[in-house]
Amino acid sequence: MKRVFLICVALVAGSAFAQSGGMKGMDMKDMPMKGMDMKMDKKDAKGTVHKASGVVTKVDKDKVTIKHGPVPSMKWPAMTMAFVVKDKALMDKMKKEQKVDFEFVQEGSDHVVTAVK
Ligand SMILES: [Cu+2]
Repeated sequence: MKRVFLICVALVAGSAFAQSGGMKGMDMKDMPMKGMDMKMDKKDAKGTVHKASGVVTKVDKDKVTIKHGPVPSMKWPAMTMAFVVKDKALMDKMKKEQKVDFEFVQEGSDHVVTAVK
């Protein structure tokens, strides 16, 4: 857990540097454009189905919190986070402490569960 946190801090610090003018005078083509990647991800992510598995830690009315493993298609490490569940039938499959294999899509800043096994 500590290791993952440190990687996140390094990534955030790196992009803050780039946004604060750290790239002035540099050829943008050669920069690993973190911010631009994220925008492209969002565009591409529309309709892209991501697969993950994890354990449900909390169930709300239209949200579940899942402690999930790494999601390579989202470039995510393992983490615990909330997902939106719009479909009541899917919601009924979500029980606290349950291990789930699930699929989700990104919709704006939400991650919406589309299937649960
Ligand atoms: Cu996550």
